[in-house]
Amino acid sequence: MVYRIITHGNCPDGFASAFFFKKYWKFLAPSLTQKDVDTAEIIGLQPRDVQSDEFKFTEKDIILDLPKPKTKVFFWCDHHSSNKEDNLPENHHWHIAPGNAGLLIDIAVKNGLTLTDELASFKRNTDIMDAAEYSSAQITECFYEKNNYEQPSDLLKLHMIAAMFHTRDNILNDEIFRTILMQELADTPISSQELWQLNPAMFHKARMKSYQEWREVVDEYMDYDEDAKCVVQDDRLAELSRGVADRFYGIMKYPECSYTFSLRERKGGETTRIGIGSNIFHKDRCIVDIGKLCKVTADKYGDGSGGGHAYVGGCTIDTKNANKAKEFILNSLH
Ligand SMILES: [Mn+2]
Repeated sequence: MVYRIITHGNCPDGFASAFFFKKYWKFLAPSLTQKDVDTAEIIGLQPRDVQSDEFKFTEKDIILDLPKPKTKVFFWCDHHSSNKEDNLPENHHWHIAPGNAGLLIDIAVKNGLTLTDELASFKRNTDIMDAAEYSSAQITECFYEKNNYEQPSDLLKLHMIAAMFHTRDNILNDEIFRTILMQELADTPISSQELWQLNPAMFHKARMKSYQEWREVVDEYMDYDEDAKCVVQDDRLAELSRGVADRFYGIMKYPECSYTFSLRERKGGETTRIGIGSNIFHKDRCIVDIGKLCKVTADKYGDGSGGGHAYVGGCTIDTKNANKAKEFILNSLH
C-alpha cells in the first residue's frame, strides 16, 4: 500500500495544495520519507465523493482541501467552514482560511519553512482565487481576452495553469491535473520549468474564448430576482451548451446584486448541481452564510452533499426537487 495524495480535483486550490504538500512535506508531515512522497499516487476527488462514502480511504491517505473522511487517514487539512471538525488527531488540521494552500503554507512556516517572496506571492494569489477576493480589474485581467500576454502577473500565471485542467474534456482535465503534479516541481508552480513548457498560455487563451462564447449563450436566459437581490442562472433554460462557465459574469452584468445562483442538471439527470455565490465586490451585502445554506439545502433536497464558505458554496440535490430547492434558496436569500 502506497501513500496517496488525495486533493480537490480540477480545483486551482486543490492543485496548489497538492503541489505544496509534495514539495514541502518535511514541514508538514516529517515522519514521511522522500520515497513515500515520490511514489505517492495523486488523486483528484470532489467533496461529494468524500461525503457520499463511495470512495474507500486508507490509513496512508493524505487528504487536502476536501471534507474529512469518516475512516482513519494519515493527514488531513481543510479550510472550508462547513467541514469544521473538533478534537483532531495528529497530522489533522482545520482552520478557516481563504485558501487551503495558504493554510498549508502557514502551518509549514510555523514549522520552520522560510517564506520567500515567491512563496508569499503564491499564497496571496491562490488565496485571491479560492476566496474570490478579486478586484474588478483582476477579473478583467483573468477572465477576459487580452491583447497581449507578455509579462503576465503571478495571478494571471496561476489562471493560465488552472486553464490547463479546465477544458471541456473531464478525462483530459484529470490527466493534465495528475501529470503536472508528477513533474519536477520547483519552489512554486510559477517557476516550474517543466510546467511552462506545456504552454499554459495556450490553454488560457482558448479558455478566454470559451468564456466569451458562454457569456453570449447565457445572456439569453440569465435573470435578476429583485426580491432576493440574486442573479438567477437556471441552465435548464439554455437552448445551447457552449463554452465554459464564467462564475463572475453575473456580478459583472448585474452590479446591483448581492448574490448569484446557478442550477445545472447533470448528464444522466438524477442529480442537479446548485452553486450560490455572493457579489465579491460588495461582500458587505452578503448576510447569509452561503456554505451553511448549501449544506441545509443538500440535507433537505439531496443526500447531504453540499457546503462551502461564508461567501460561496454549492450542493448536489435530487433533480426531482430542483424547483423546490430553487424556491427555498431564493426565499432564504430574500
Ligand atoms: Mn480550497
